[in-house]
Amino acid sequence: MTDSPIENRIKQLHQLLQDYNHQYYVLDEPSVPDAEYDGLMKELIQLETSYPKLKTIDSPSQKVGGKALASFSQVTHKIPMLSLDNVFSDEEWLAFVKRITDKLLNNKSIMFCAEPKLDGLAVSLRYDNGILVQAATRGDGAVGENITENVRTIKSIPLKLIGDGFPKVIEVRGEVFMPKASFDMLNQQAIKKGDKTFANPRNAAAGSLRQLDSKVTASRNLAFYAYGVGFVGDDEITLNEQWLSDSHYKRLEQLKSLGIPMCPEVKLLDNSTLVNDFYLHILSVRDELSYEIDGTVFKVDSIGQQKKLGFVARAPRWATAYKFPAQEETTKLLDVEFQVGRTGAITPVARLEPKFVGGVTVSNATLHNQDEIDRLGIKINDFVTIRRAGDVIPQIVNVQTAKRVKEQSTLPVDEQLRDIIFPKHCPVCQSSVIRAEGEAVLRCTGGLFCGAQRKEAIKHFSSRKALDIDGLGDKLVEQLVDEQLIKTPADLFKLTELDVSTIERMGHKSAQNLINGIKIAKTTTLPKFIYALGIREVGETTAANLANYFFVLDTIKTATVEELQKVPDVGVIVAKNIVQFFQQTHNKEVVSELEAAISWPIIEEKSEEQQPLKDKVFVLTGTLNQMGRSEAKAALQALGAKVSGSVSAKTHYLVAGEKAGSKLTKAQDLGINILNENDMIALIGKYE
Ligand code: 9MJ
Repeated sequence: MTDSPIENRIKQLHQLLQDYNHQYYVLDEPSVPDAEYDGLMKELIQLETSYPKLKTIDSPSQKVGGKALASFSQVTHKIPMLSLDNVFSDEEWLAFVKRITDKLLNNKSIMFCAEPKLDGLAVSLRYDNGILVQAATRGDGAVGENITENVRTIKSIPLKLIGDGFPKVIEVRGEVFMPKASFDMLNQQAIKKGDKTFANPRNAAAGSLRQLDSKVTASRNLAFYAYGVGFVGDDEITLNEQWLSDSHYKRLEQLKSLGIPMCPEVKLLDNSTLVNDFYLHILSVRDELSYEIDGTVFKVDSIGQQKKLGFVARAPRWATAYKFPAQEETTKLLDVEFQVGRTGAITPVARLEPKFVGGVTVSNATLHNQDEIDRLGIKINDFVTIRRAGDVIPQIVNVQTAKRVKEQSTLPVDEQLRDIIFPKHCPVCQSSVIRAEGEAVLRCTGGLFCGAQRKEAIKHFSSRKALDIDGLGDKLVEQLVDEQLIKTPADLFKLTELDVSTIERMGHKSAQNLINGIKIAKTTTLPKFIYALGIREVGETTAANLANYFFVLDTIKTATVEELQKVPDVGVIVAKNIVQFFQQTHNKEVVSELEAAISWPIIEEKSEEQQPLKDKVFVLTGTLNQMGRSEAKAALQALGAKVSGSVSAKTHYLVAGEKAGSKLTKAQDLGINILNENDMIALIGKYE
């Protein structure tokens, strides 16, 4: 008898999920994003629910996780380590609440312990007489790997518990994770060394824990937060929970009092109506948290109620993860195009099959440079994992080589894998392309002869933080250059309404607006003018530092590399860029034309009294409603203050706007003065 299509699909899902599990849990090499895995698991569970006879004891739905690696000894968990079920929507959440309310058969409201869902690795820590004697991974839930030596190197995990009077055996369960900053550093180091990078902090944590040499683990900055308690007893065998509270939340606090880290965001909620607020709150502070999370977790707080609810095959009935929308997805690399930037850098841009990820549809991603392409080993028509976290631009994190078809010749030609080949000539002006020594990027040698560079230079010149020319958008710049009405930023000031009105679909009113916008932009400030020139690596802050140090443009034009390096934040590379810029004949001509058209107020050297906040370091965080970030920054700098991006012992004041997150917590920890927005405005007002 042949299998039905449903049986076939279930078999196929078994195979796929088993393979992906093996790659993920055993080999530490994820081949598909979590969202794809979750989708397949969901499909399998749905099919098994509809066709219970087809559910077998070896189904991956019964056993999430992989076998322990042979090279580590095995640890049998005294109480199985469960994983969590997921919900993704309000509907699914309400169904969860209904299930537990029905099962508890009482109308008493249910309290929930609300926790961020850390994206790390679940581990069990066993303390005998208060001493850490064993640490194990979850493994398949029943048996894990003995990683005691490695866990001992994690700084935040105590080797000895604080106090006394606790049971002989205490097993703590929680998540080992790698903070985002450590993850970024680890990957940067890997790129420098030409090593493979980790796709995300979770894999970095897993890879760091699964090291046979614990010195390697020690060199990685891992952290831990407890999320529960396992076996607790006065001897090896008998479970004795009397010492523990009947509240899950209070149990975590008990552990905390013994010195075990507890995530500071964990909250006790009086009832399920508060769940949505917690979810939205954590979602809003997600980017500011120092660690990666992929959702929230809600647990029935009463241990008595937890026991009544019990658990199903692999997860407790009394808890669920309410996950955030996926930040990683699979898509296909359709083609690679080469873009020429303002400084002539040629950037390969991946054209992708559009995919909804992290809240937006992504169809392009930068591939940075040849080194990045080599590192990824990516080819056109490959399946890739894309990631978009927070406001960060989409990234290609890895190539799913397992999805490559071995017999390429069986595929239609346009679906076969193709190498990405860099152009030898600029795709815009055909000038030759060079790779400067020590640089990863290729550059067009065409300079302002190159249409792309001209366009980008003018776009930058007129952008909001530069001359802020109202009515001149990117599209219009492209049209003006294409129609040969302008070649350089200086040409903007020669435009007439008549010139502009020759552009297709340009109405009289728009032409007037543009000319008016250009006229208004003729009055600016020296820092904005320097920034607008688009000198390589001279951003807003450097431009302001140059203006405040030299006061007049002529001195900057003739300054030497040595003199320039005396300016705060200007190193030898930036100094050389500035000197080179002002040496080029073409630039000299454009700058002098611009000087004839534009004016700015003279900067006078400030006396000590005019800089009452001199040497005071401020950090701004959260949403400022009245002033806005850059306005506040400029006002503080005008009074001599330094405005820094991160809180440290050197910070004098933290200005905390609405929804301030981890920076506020850190400042409080360090005992730094905290100002709200009104305090800051009052402070500025006092001196103005
Ligand atoms: C994570 N990953 O943050 C649990 N988890 O509880 C939290 N995981 C968990 N709880 C029971 N906060 C099983 C897993």
